Amino acid sequence: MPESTRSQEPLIVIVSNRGPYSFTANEDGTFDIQRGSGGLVTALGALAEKHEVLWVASAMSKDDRAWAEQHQGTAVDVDDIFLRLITPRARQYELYYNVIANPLLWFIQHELWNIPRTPSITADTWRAWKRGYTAVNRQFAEAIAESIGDVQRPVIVLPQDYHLYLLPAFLRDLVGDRVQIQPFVHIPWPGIDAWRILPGQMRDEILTSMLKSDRVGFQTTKDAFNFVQNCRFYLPDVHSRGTRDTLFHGGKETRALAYPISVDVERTQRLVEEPQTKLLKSQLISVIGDQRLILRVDRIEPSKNILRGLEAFATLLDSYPEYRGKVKMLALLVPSRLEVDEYQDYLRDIMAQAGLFNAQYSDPFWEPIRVIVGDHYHRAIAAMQLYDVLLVNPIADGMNLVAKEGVLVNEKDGSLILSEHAGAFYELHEDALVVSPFDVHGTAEAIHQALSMPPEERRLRAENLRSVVQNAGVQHWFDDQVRDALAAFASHVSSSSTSSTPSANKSAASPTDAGAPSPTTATPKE
Ligand code: ADQ
Repeated sequence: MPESTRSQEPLIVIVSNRGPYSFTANEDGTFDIQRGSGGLVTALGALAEKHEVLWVASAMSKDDRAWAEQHQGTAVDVDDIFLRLITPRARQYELYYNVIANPLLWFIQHELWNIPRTPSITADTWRAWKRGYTAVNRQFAEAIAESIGDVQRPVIVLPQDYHLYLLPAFLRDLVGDRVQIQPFVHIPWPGIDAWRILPGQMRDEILTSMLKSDRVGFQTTKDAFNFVQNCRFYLPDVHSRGTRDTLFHGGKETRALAYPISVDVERTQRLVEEPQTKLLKSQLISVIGDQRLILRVDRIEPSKNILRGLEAFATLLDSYPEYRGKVKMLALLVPSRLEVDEYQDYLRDIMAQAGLFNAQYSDPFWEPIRVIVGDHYHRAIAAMQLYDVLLVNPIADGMNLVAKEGVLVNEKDGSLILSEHAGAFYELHEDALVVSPFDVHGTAEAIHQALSMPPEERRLRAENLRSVVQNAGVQHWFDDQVRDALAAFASHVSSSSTSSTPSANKSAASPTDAGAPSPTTATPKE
């Protein structure tokens, strides 16, 4: 699309900790670019065709940092997306990411504490809050404000996830009301009791900042409702006046809405056809043989409840010995956050538990559990085609895309066993076998129910599940958020008596004066 035709259209600003591209420096000063493979990145491909997109993220590596420094704080057109990387100091990033975001906020929102012992919020945690989390959120806000400059066209800022809760407050201070700020929270938003663990000052800063947004997006209406309750309970002078999804505070309104995330349906279906997937599928078929397959696919993450899943499988073998030699559990696991002690311990416990069960139940011709550790998306998609049972039993999960990918690509009319605490439950519960993640006995019984289900019922359930996902892919997720922000702009403009509408004030803004690539150098401030 020629740039000039876009000048009156909205500028969409995606903000996330990890960006869509990573860079590798060459000796001659140029950089190789790798595009990330996550759902957000691919969905953005479609978004960038319709809108002008600026993506602000943090440099993740030495080479990312070198790329950012070469471009001196400007946004650069990479593959039709304007990209700007902020460059927090290594120590600052460590405090923001590995002290506050992952161990503290993630654990609060997934309710993962061992309360008599953890968490301990120490002087170091407070330092990390101020010098890490707060400082990096401020850097993000400054980079966005600088990049959008004084653009008059609609600007919609979409901060992603729990790394960026303080961003709305900093950004609002810098840019005022002329941009729509609409964060999306990918993980659960628990009720008021879970948030009492965070010291009041930190909690209030988060809630107050989020209320500087125009809308806050959540995976489910339950999360949105919990957010409303938290704000009403913990903040003075915040009301919902009988509504469940709107907060009124200081003359401003903030809506809390559900936008359930999904998978890129076309891309996932295309992956099935790729030669690499087909090769991996045939290798997996030879591992599985004529056994029935119980599959799980997860990051190695305490909230995914992998240990109770193994225990449920062992319980099945105890309760129904006829399955011995005839079923296999395959766990495809990606290591994750190994800098955090709990994650290292969890990986160790999984390997020990699986080894113990194999020692206990195997015979010379049968290995009941196979754990494959590694990050291999093609292999995960290949395995998802082959399962008889997909076990998705998290303690808490914002959505869980594995459940959606699985039902989309499976070729065996496989059953989905789904935790009632996964966000995906709200869309898929009717045709899944629903379990409590804590109920090991109930999960074993659900596996038995799946393995003994009449073929016609399996087929019907699998078809229904597939059509739910086919009808609501990730493009909907983006489009719905952008549509709501644009509608709010339109009503703001029509109710405004001034002539400062984007189209009235700006005749032929180029992407440069739209603010995307600013020529000035941004030196991150503390
Ligand atoms: P995650 O906790 O990472 O995401 P999830 O949604 O299940 O969880 O998976 C994200 C992606 O990683 C999926 O595409 C999945 O296939 C892939 N993946 C997971 N394990 C894998 C493995 N072993 N091998 C290869 N690929 C693997 C967070 C929230 C979720 C929310 C997403 C999106 O915790 O609740 O669904 O963001 O909002």
